[in-house]
Amino acid sequence: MSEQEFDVAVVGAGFAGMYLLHRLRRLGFNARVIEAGSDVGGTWYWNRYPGARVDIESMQYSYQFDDDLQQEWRWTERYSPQPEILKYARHVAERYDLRRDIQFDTRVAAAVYDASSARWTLEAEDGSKITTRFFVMATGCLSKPNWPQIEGMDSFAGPTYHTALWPHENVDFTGKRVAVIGTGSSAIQSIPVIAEDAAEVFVFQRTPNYAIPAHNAPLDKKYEKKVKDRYADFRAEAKQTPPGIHGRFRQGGALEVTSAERKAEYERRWANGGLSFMGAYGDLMFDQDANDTAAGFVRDKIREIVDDPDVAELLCPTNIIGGKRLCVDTNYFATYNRDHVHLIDVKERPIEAITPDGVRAHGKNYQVDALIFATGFDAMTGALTAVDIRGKGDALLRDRWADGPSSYLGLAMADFPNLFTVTGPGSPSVFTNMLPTIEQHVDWIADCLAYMKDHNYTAIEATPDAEAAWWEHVQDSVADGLKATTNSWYLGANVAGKARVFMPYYGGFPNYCRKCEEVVADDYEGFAFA
Ligand code: N01
Repeated sequence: MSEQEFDVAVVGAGFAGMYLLHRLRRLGFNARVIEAGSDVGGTWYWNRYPGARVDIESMQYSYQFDDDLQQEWRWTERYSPQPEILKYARHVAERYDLRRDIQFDTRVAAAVYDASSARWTLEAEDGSKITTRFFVMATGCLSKPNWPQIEGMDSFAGPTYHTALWPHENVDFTGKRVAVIGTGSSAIQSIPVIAEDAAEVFVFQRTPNYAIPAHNAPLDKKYEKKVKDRYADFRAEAKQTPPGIHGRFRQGGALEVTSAERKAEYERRWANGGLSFMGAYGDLMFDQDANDTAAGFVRDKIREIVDDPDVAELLCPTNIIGGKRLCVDTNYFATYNRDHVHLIDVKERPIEAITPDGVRAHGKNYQVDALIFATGFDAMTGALTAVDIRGKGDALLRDRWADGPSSYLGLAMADFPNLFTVTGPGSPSVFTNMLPTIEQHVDWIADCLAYMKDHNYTAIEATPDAEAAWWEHVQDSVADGLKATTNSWYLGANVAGKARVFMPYYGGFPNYCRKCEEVVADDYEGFAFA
């Protein structure tokens, strides 16, 4: 980073950082975005593993701040593949001339607040520094890769990949023996594609996952036109649903209908495909018996698809459906019918070691040519605690969050003045369509900075009381349902040693937006200005 002074420094040039830069420029702020990667795109820059694709329909997974942009851009598939989303991000960067204020290939290592000047100093890994009045972490919820702790981790002699750090050049598995560790969304998307080329695929599964078919297809032109003819209304309707996604969310209970009606509803949703499966009944995440009906339906589908009954049983999840993020797949379960795809259950007997030529489990060395970790992320907090963020009184965010995060609205933290997080812990973020959620956060932050400018304020900080009350509300939002009963990355359960605290807000997008609006209407209730 060059030794310059800015009004606002933004870390991350994904969809959040790009839109924030655009908004800040229009408000007359001198802003700089700092990005570790070599290009824009954030999650879509890094997660370029085979089969990577969004699980929200393309017509919804896009910006809406500029009607010309949303009218002109043409998606080609129902669910966009990673290369097309990256192309879209690049288009946005060009269209709004964003790159001139983005510093690429620069990873921020530390940020220190100076109370006397009310400014932050950011230091990059290369030692360069900038100072800034405001500092925004737009680093995403799923951006710090999680590496498991397995004996011999570094001993494998062949190429090792992580789905979240996939190389930019083409990786050819033709004729290769490949091991995949993990069976989350990234694995479920990539395994069928890898199996197309590889000679042998060994999948090491600790916990099976529920997946609903994507039924991806070229984007229906009539549907595209129908949406574009009323895009603003379509977007507004989406924002009224708990996840901020346009779709059919039924209110009634799963057990209020006959089993035949229920099965027909699940069949309709299975045939339609995607995440809307969980919208079948309003109580699926609140009533164990209701949840069992949906979970049992998917398990029966797995048993229908997978030829070998033993393999099918191994692939059937036993936890509740929807406790972990539901996966959306293309040919995942059917891939296990291929003779060269092998499932190795490591639930009761974990992987023993990574060896120079493979993976050892159940006393056997599975020899492979390539090793893939599809082991997910240090979610929600990982990218924030990776930076030495020091606020007032030298408070270190990483220490502050040692027993779990806490935040006011997922936007700001007490003792960290002039620091904002986009889709931080305590906001609905990963339970919603991330693009509109990002826009809502960015608009809130940009409007707040404009308000401060108008009122000649130099510092803003969440009050401890407001933060504590909001965090209690975040915990209350999951207290009654089943959501927090599963070990998931929402809880930090996937990372060894991480505190188990439920991190996203489960109260729904409309309630969250209303609260943010009320805070503003009440002269930024819960924030203190200086
Ligand atoms: O990561 P995950 P992901 N031995 O944490 C296993 C989003 N996303 O990258 O469940 C053996 O879900 C681990 O096992 P377990 C989406 O929100 C979206 O797949 O901890 N296995 C699990 O199976 C998603 O939820 C899309 O028992 C080990 C896997 O690794 C989120 O990102 C696509 C292990 C990790 O699964 C994360 O998905 C991709 C070990 N030692 C991702 N350690 C879309 O569709 C870990 N595992 C848009």
